Amino acid sequence: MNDLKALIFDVDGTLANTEKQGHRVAFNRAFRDLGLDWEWSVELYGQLLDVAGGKERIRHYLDHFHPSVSQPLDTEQFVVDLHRRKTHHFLSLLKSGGIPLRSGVKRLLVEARDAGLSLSIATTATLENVTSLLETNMGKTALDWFDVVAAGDVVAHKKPSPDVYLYVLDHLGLRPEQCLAFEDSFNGFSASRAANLPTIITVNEYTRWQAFDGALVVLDRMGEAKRPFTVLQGDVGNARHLTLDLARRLWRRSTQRNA
Ligand code: XBP
Ligand code: MG
Repeated sequence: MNDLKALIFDVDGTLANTEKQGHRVAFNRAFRDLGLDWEWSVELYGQLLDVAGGKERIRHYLDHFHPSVSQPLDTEQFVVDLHRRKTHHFLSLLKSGGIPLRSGVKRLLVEARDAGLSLSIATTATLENVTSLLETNMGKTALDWFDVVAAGDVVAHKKPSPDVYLYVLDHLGLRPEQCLAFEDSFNGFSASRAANLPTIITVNEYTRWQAFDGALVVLDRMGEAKRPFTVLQGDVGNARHLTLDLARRLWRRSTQRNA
């Protein structure tokens, strides 16, 4: 009988709501630094989030929205420099304490670690963003909680490609059916599902209306006893927040169904 061995977490939108008031604001500050008259509104950014990866998102914007910029001699260097400026601003926002972990995340991490489960990260975001988010919210030893932290360019193909999840599974030496993934977006779920990982979804304001067919459950948050979740898809019995026990029950139901 398989047992649940590892939890694998997406970062942006799952561990913390980093996009609307974090990454988006950092991009706009970087545009101003470089004298660009670009402005990614909340609505436009929601469209651009269909492209995972900050550098990939800038390239997509250049190619598809033809913003006013004198054609840089070296587009790739332009994108790298702009993205570096953006990361600088995002790290400043994190350090100011402006981006907390989502409801229930820390509690679930503690429950899982106390139960001896392996914890890992599988994200499209830049590693230094992940490190800073975790250390700002969980202290200087935060990274020690995680056996594998797979971030950004560690794989050539970002989500919705499964590569970042396959990278984590390979480094853990585990099969997907021994693990449980946590995601927030269609792109992310496409990646975890392509890696055959049972997946729990916690949506956010950008992803609430996306399709998650095949997810174990779709929630609006992991929640707490005093701040229960809302179930958008799936059956959790009379549970009111995502405990390790509930996650295990959902995982077991899924692996028995697929056995
Ligand atoms: C979400 C992303 C990231 C962030 C921006 O990552 O697509 O690219 O939007 O971060 P995930 P960077 O949901 O997989 O955590 O600018 O560092 O890419
Ligand atoms: Mg995400």
